Amino acid sequence: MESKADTPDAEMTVSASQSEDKPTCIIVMGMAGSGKTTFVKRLCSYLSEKENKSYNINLDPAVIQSPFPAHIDIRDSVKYKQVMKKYQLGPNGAILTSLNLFATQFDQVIGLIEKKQGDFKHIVIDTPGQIEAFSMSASGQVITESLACSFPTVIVYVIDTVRAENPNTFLSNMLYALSIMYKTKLPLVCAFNKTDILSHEFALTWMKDFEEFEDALNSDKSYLSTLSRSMSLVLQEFYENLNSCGVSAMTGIGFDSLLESVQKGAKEYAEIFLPDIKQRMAINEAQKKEFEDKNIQEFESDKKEEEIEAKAKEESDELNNNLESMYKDFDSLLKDVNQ
Ligand SMILES: Nc1nc2c(ncn2[C@@H]2O[C@H](COP(=O)(O)OP(=O)(O)OP(=O)(O)O)[C@@H](O)[C@H]2O)c(=O)[nH]1
Ligand SMILES: [Mg+2]
Repeated sequence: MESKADTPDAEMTVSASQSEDKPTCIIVMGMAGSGKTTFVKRLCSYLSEKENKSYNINLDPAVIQSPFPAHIDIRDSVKYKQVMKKYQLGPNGAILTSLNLFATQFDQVIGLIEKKQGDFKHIVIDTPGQIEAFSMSASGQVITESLACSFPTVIVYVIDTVRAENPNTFLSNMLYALSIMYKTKLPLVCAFNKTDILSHEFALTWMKDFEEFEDALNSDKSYLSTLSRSMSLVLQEFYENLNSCGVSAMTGIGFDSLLESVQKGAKEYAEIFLPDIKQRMAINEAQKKEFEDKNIQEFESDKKEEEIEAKAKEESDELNNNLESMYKDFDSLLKDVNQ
């Protein structure tokens, strides 16, 4: 991590009007190999040419060489290989543990970004290769919520367009994107990547026209395709509101429309998602306060019990002392009588 910083105020630090002045945070997620890291690299150089430099964060502890300049890099704080050795973990367990360790310091990261937020318009974040390590983990949730509480935050879900040409893979990507949206409760942009190899037009058609998707599934007669058919019908409403675009992280095609989609997402954040985030924060704060109050009450009642015990001990010590001196007096009286 760059340096130590004061921890930010625990209170909600962003409001709808303020969010316009704050940098927009873009959290890049996607399945392994979809092109997240290449996408982040391209986005960073696109933004620095277009407006000014972005603030970049690498959250992948296992990446050997990060191709973009990271202002904050998880690898500076947590050594993935050492975590593996120390806790005797496999690669996925070590990624998860590294993220857990890093999440405990994330208030410092927020402090660092807040100090420099006037200097840039976007915060770009790369996440680990194994998508569920971040998207479905408690540490991923802590990190995402901390960012969303402080900055307008948008998730960019990167899809490998070439692999998504298979209708079942396309659907599993859509289900994943949907579950991330549910889990994070944040605006989401689907970026169909690798369009230098294959245009994403087929995906747009499938999302608009269910029958086209059904035709694509027709060649596959398996149980999975029957399930895909029913699932796709359910997903129609999700598709209708989905913010999506085609890009090539390799060549830079489509980044203008990606930025427009992100801006649209940031607007949605302020208008639709922020009230809910505030409400969740208020509930979290109330639960935290209730927990603290309970702890204080328990501490005070423990303290009272200790005081009562101490007083009782004091009284019994005094009684013992009195008895002892009485015995002594009695002994010397006996001695006198015997003489
Ligand atoms: N043709 C083409 N290849 C791409 C594009 N984006 C990424 N790639 C290639 O896809 C492969 C995976 O890219 P990465 O950026 O490492 O993908 P990732 O999602 O970060 O991978 P993990 O972090 O390991 O999950 C690499 O070989 C990239 O060169 C693209 O837009 N076009
Ligand atoms: Mg990567």
